[in-house]
Amino acid sequence: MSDGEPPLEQPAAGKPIRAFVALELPDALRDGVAAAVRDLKKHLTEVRWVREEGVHATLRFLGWTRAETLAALEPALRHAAAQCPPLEVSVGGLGMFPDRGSPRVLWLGMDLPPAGLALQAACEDAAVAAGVPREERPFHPHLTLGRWRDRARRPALPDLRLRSGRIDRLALFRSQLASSGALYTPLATFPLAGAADAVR
Ligand code: 2AM
Repeated sequence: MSDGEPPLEQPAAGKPIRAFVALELPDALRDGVAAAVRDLKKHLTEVRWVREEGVHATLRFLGWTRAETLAALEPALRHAAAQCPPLEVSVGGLGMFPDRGSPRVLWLGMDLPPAGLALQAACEDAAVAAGVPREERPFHPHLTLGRWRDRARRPALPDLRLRSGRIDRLALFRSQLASSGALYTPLATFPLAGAADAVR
């Protein structure tokens, strides 16, 4: 996981897309998080907030990726998702990256069951098999709620009520950076096992 937006290398050939693999939140959990964020906005006035509908749990950031690589990755992601049961998750506990000094990322902790961690490992393996360099940094499940600009003061964070929900799909997203904030668009979604019957 990264605490900022380091420059990413763009492959010379093909049609690279800035992409990542993430768990989409069920509507009720997304609404719960959005309500909590509306409250937080009153306390944390310097944060640039992620759009309500854009909050997600990244499992694997891919960076600039060629269309061919994404096409190779898709079936592996679909397969990995189909092996994973729906995930009962709870979110709560605010934190900042990095751990000290000026904060860059405001996050909400996410408790992911073992099957979710196995899915993350499968996404990692799928990315490597498709030719993406292995991620060496440890995985910390979280929802990024917002970001600070340079040299922000480190604020006291309020307590946040725990919320839970059932995640039933994985998605491959495109990320487009704009001055108004990043725009995340699902390119493909992959249902978790039995998700066709899942209530969203
Ligand atoms: P974040 O949740 O910690 O902000 C799209 O940018 C998604 O990919 C975000 O959720 C972001 O993580 C994640 N991501 C992970 N590593 C990244 C990196 N090196 N650069 C940008 N985004 C990254």
